[in-house]
Amino acid sequence: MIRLPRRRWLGLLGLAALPSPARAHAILVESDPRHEAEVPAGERVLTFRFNSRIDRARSRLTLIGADRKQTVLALLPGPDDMLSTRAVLARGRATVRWQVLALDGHITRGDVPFTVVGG
Ligand SMILES: [Cu+2]
Repeated sequence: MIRLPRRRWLGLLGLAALPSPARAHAILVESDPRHEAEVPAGERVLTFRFNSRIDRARSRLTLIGADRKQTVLALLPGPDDMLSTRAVLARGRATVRWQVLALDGHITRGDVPFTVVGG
């Protein structure tokens, strides 16, 4: 049994309670397209960047078109705080629904709605 002064133990507990960015669940910090943007129709690379590393194998992007049809999008290789995909966008309202698993084990999800114009 290792004996430490009481204040040393308290110091260790304090360290354990500090929030660490590496253990935070993932929040979307930047996307292309941005929320409620207008984007031209056609083939486009879409990117979604998060505030922390994610488990890319257990994260996904789903495109929801104006007809409400849902398509799971194939992910492109990239850094482990980002999801990107190549999608063909048809004119009208669309939403990308992201769902990611952060390294702390928490799943977060959200929607980025936008409008596809032209084409
Ligand atoms: Cu979390």
